[in-house]
Amino acid sequence: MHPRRPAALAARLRGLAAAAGLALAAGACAQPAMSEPARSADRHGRDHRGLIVIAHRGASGYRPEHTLEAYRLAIRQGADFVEPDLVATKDSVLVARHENEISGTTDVASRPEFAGRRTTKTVDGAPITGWFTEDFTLAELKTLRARERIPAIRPGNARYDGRYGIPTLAEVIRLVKQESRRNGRHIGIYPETKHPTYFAKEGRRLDGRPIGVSLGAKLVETLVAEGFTDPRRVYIQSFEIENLIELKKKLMPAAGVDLPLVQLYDDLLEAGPYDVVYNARRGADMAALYGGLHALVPGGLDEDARYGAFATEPALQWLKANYAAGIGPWKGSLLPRAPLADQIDANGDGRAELAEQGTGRVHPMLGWALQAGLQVHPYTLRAEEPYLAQTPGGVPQSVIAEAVQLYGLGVQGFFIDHPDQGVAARDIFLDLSRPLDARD
Ligand SMILES: [Ca+2]
Repeated sequence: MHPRRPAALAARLRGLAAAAGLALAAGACAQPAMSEPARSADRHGRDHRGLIVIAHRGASGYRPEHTLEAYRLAIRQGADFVEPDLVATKDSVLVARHENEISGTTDVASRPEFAGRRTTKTVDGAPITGWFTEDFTLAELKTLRARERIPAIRPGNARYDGRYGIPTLAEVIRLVKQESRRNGRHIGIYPETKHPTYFAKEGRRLDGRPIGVSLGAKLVETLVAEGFTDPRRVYIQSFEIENLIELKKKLMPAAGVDLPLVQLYDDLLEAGPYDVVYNARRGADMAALYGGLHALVPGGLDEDARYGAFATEPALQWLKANYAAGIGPWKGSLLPRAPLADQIDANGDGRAELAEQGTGRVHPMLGWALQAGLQVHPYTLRAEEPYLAQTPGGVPQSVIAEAVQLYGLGVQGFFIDHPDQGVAARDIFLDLSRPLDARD
């Protein structure tokens, strides 16, 4: 929801979503996943048919991302899972930040006492200048205040700048437990290991020493320490492959836990998993590291491998058989969009910011993944006009319409910045999927 036009836009979103839901209702009944036991139900006992809403960085459309307040609001809006991105401090504590470089989401740049920490590092092959979590102790990070990352698009969120701190993973888990009791629901977490190869192998601290922190090991250690190891309440996600295999084969068995793992996919044509790049450049034995996946990729795994190489039917089947419970594809790969010749002012605020149109194509990886038994959780849905698109037929879509469409195509959940809109989409989808004569 756009913060400047809440009531009018909400009404309009409801109208758009209702139309999309009606159009998709017939197809929804044919989804095989629909007959499986539900994993989630709300406090009224309503059956969600296994469909989930994942609050991307908390309710980041309404509060500065990755703050306890963003997570709390997401839960109160009805999200099933909150999503902390995980990076490590100098003293090896996991904290929730989208990146280890924190000038975009905190007030660190305005703190004279930390001016000397500013530096340039190479993260996953790209030079980045700023301040990095691995150069701050937790106590130092706790003195910083969170800021809105995209104030031009979310000016309402910028009102909260300076009010909230950076939470640790343990604090996020404690909040989730507390809010689960308060709301009478079993809320889960959906943590992402950020730049695991960088933190474990390649990255260096300000003084040049290797960082040498396994985010996966720290994550499992924290989950066990906090007693939060119910596989129905945790998904672990990563854009890299090696750390997920390590979690599945070594770290989780050693800790006596078995949590579902989700392989994230960036742009299928442009991007590749950084661990593969790193290992290939060092001449590592790729077959030893990646097992049968190496042979499934045409030409083998090398530094030029793109995510598309892992989006084939045999690769998806291998992922399911070996480590993954699900995949998290970029929605732009799943449902490709094309730029519009003329941008549209879809919300009537005088600014034409809707810039894309759906092509009508659906990438076959969706069907292959569902057929393989993988959960499919695309990212990221956002309500503001610059992130929206119109249908191939020329109808501007709200984020609710987009979400209803995804449920209709068979995905079991999605990452969304506006969890209330995701919950509304699920309600609409489930309500309108019931036969006409079975509705209240
Ligand atoms: Ca507009």
